Amino acid sequence: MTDCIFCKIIAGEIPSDRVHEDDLVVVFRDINPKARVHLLIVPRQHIASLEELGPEHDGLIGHMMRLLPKLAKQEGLETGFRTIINTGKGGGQEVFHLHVHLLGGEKLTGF
Ligand code: IU
Repeated sequence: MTDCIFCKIIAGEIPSDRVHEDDLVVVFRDINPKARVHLLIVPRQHIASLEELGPEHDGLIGHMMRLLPKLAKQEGLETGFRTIINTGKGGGQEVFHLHVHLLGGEKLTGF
């Protein structure tokens, strides 16, 4: 999608601090981190939100979920981590390209 900022980051048109990439996803550091470690796991395919998922995405979602603990370990989050997926304006979603937040590295409060 041409006007999607995450598509531009994935294409390398906008720089990002990448920590992982493979055939299905790109992972980079959030520019406005809410914890010492704050990564965004972003599918290469433009999917606006969880509301657009179909059964054809099951493999992708499984891949993203299994990647999370590997990334946490890579970042030294030995005691655990938090994942968040904001969906829709009411859910606090600001960028309409599906992404999982991975946070950790300090005491997390609230949700
Ligand atoms: P949200 O779940 O859509 O609310 O989260 C979007 C996140 O993307 C938010 O934490 C921003 O700081 C982050 N972000 C980014 O890392 N790089 C960008 O160029 C933009 C947003 I725009």
